[in-house]
Amino acid sequence: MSSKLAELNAWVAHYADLTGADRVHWCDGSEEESARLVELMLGSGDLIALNPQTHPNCFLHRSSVSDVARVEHLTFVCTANRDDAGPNNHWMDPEQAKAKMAALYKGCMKGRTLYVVPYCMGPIDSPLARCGVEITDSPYVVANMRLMTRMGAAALARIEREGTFVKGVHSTGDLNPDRRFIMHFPEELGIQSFGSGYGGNALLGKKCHALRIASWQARQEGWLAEHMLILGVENPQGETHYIAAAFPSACGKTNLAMLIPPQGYREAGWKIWTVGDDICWMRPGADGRLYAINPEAGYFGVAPGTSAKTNPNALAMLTHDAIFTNVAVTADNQPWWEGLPDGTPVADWQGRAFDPANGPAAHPNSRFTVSARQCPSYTPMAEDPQGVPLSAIVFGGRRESLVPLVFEARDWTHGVLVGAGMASETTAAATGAVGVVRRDSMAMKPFAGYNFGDYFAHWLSFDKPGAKLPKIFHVNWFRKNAGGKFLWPGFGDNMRVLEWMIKRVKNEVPGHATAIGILPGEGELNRDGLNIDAADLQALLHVDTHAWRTEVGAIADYLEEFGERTPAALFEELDKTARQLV
Ligand code: SAT
Ligand code: MN
Repeated sequence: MSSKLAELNAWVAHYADLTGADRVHWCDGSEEESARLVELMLGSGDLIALNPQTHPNCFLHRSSVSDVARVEHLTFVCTANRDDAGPNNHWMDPEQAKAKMAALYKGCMKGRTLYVVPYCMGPIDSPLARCGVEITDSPYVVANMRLMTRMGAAALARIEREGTFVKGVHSTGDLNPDRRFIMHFPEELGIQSFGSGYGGNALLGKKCHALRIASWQARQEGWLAEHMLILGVENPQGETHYIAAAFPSACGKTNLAMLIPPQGYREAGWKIWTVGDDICWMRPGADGRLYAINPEAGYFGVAPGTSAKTNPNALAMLTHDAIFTNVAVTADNQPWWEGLPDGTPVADWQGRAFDPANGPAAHPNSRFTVSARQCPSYTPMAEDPQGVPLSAIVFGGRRESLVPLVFEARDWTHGVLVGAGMASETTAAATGAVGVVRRDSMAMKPFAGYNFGDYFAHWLSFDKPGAKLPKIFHVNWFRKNAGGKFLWPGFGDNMRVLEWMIKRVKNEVPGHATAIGILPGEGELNRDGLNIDAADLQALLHVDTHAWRTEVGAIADYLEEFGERTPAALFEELDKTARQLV
């Protein structure tokens, strides 16, 4: 097989030749193809079947031990001009990067099949969607791309019609961490990845295309590609407000996207609908509102901590047709991870007999891959080609002190500052130290494909005459008391914060203006049935003037890092905050 597009055929032929692949297989995305690939991987040990009674069509994949997370230090944005990549990215000269990668690709697929994976990010008939083709030698990647994207014949047909597509090349190589690179060439819509089979490094439609390349494309075309979940909040009147929320990896985006309202809310008729859990592409519509699509078709979520208490919807969607990566297994071959109240692991994520002395049974960044349609809170609006109109944008991080439970930005410019200045403690989703506070603007530090200074300016540019922009909020579910205990119960109770946001959107409550933004006023946060004492709630909504002055100084220093590219409006806005912190 081949395509009707000469450029695509020539590109595939070039890599088939360079890599020395034994065979070339063009993926059509069919059930038969998927079944054949699963058979192949069961034979090779790439997949292990899980208990067919409890988990039909579910499989375990154990990765190489040193290939379990994104590798930010090996991820590069290769632009002709170094400043275009910015201090927020690692940069390499594009020609040098290509030469390095060509040397690695040479002969790397001998004895392997080269899979050609056409995919569409977003509903196949959406004007907001964009397509790509990934070349890979990993059947595991093909199986994941089939769940995570609209992959196969329909995507290829759209690519042939449009003529443009993101070109991604991936080989697992020998999985040697010393020969691992994730290169991005935004100027030519290209990605080259080598030496890793892990999600964010290898499923090129995800972080590489839908965030790094797409953010670049979005800037040129007047839209935004963001690291955000999208959910719908339906109130008892049947009205649905859509909210997009940015949190760094492994900070609870999946849990929030699939939230089940607490008792009282459910009975009253509140519902949460899940549109996406990781990536949001948004663009202004004719009416001036921002419309959002989830470019993905599935969820690649963190397994540990997922339980009937934290995310019952996720548990429900993981009982069939799912791939688990680096989880543990029980004696009867069910997937297991830390946080599940039942079951006992017998084998850890590396397949060793479980011994707590070796650390957790499931890797802290172990993952599940599953089609979005299996989620009980799935909404057909996720397929709407026009996207959903946003009422609110939320930024959030993991901060054990300082940052209150929730506050609203004064206006769009202030909201952009709040997003730009956000910080979070690092997690296991990327290799490196865990728990260190770092600035992570809009949760895009590892994902913006260009200079953050230009990125902030692009965000500001949406505030123009006729725009009906969403309100911007900041949340922090992770505030702790002096004893190290979380002050806020989180999970389903986050519904209370969402409800307050919607009341603000509808102008139903006045809020309480402070130097850092608008907080819930006395009695505005619904506490019915909430198990938290008044002192803790007060601590959660406290603005420590002294500590915030230090924070404002730190944000100013950070914004300086982008030099002249940082918009002056952000410094002016920061001054406004500073002047009120008295
Ligand atoms: O591995 S991914 O980058 O796709 C997940 C994440 O870290 O957000
Ligand atoms: Mn993510």
